[in-house]
Amino acid sequence: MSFNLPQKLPDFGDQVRKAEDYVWSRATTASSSSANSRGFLPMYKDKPQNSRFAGPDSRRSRWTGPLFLFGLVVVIFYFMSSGSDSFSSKPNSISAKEQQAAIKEAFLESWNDYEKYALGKDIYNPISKKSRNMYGESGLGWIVVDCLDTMMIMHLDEPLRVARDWVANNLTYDLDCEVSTFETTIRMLGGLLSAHYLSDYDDLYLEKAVDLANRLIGAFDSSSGIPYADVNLHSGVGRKSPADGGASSTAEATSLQLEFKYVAKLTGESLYWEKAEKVMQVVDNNHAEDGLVPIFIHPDTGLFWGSNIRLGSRGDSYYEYLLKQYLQTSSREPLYRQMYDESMTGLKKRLIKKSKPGGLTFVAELPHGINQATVPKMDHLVCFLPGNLALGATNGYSLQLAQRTSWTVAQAADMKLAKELMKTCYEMYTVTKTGIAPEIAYFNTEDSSTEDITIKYQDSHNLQRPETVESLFVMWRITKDPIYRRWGWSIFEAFQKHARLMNGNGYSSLENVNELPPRFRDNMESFWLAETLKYLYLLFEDDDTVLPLDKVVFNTEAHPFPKFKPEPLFKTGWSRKAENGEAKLTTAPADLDIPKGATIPKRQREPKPRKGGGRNPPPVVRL
Ligand code: DMJ
Repeated sequence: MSFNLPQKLPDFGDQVRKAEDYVWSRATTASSSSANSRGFLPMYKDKPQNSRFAGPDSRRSRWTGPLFLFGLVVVIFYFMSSGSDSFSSKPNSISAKEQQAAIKEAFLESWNDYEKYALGKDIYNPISKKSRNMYGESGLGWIVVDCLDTMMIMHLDEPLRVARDWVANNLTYDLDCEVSTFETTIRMLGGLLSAHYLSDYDDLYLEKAVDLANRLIGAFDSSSGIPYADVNLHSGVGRKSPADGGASSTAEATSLQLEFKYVAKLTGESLYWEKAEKVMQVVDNNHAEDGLVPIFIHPDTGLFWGSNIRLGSRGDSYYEYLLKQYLQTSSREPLYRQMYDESMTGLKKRLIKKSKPGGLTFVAELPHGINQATVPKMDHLVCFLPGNLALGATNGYSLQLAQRTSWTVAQAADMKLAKELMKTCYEMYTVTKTGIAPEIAYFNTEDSSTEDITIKYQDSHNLQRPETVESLFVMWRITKDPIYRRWGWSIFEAFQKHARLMNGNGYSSLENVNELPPRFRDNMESFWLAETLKYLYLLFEDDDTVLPLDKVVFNTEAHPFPKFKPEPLFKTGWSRKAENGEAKLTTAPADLDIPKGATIPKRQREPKPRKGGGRNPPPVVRL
């Protein structure tokens, strides 16, 4: 059964919606949401085994030499004809459908174990079968909400029924506790919004999402508009980070925009849009050299805090959301594209390095500031970048289609870098004893180096992170190079072999990927279900109309939202300024939304807005 995207977005002008608005606005009054009690927001408006040339047997004959040579020629021919520059991995001997089935089984094993021992709990330890909530009695639905959409994508009806029932009967965000603004937004708000979208607009999820958005929005009420690191879900009052001098993480402050802008679009409420958008203006007013931002920014001043620059933790999704904000609003906000392009130019100039002796391309860090020495350290988190670069190069269209149109030197350079970094991220898996990547890798750059990658003991754990398989999925969709599926399958097989508990009782994080057998960490991250297994499943999806990358954007927690057009209610409410205060021109790029000269089949065209239609034209989300 193929997955069908919803056909429309809600029509905010219809009578049913108006009636619902009335009911929900009454519910709002009864809600204890601080935002509501302040009275300015409505509740709702709207991886086969690598057989390593295993021959039939090892008997020698006079044919051995010629046969070996013949085989070698066949193998070389195979790899050349696959168009890949890869140096490893064999073709898979099982079909993509069978691979999807195995990934789905891994999800089911993980979910069934969690459902049996810990349903509804935020934190789960699959070895000891212990669980707990992060805050308060009832918890945030951390695991349940984060994986609703994976269940929908995998067509897991019964687990979905259980999860939905739990949301309907147990989930409340009226909790008197401080939560992470960022994590709660990307996982919970993002999870609810995509569940709403993929369920063909089940209102349950939207009601919960808007209630949560109203509780989170107070985080933006700092003197600068930079959101506080934490926010109290009951009072709606933000709280500075207890560490880092109270500064917020730059990536966290700038990775809330897709979620709040989508809530704005769904509800028609501009406050969500304006609060989220303001953050980008404040960040840009710091005039970061070459578009490379320090990893902290202070909510009191709106100024960067410290000079540490990296694309790993606390820096990563700033760059991701620059591009995705531009894509989310159907290329209508070119200033985000300009900011993204500046940053990627800065990245290439200052952070892209080559390891020795193998020449792997990696992303270095600048711990002491932009003009200081780089450190050859790369977090696994950086592995979102190859996919992001490819997405930016083609705007989500296939490479074939993009190249047939206005293909520029810059796009080609981004695609080349994407391929090189993808190879490096995969190598972070292949160099370990388990075939699973560590949290952090160091790259050797000295002539005396004998290995390209060094893994320090303290960085050797694995948290089942998604970034490499996320990029593999995007690279596969865009290039259709089968190497990306082979790499994804070998990663999945390594997880199956080393992270799976006995008797299929779930999967766990690992203490040391260079230990055989590895010790379990006794923890299952919610993003194992929400992201890693979802992206692996989608990597083996043959139907490209399932969540097409030119029609949807995935938030940084792998929750897909439909692209939309901001008008008529919303538009970019700020413009860029140079350091001297003069306006920085944002030239609208060519309409990359539909590449020039491309033959787009009729059914991909957007339907005309309905006559006298609702407040928003219905964006197309289905090919
Ligand atoms: C997830 O919460 C998100 O992918 C976030 O962007 C980074 N950290 C984890 C996964 O590694």
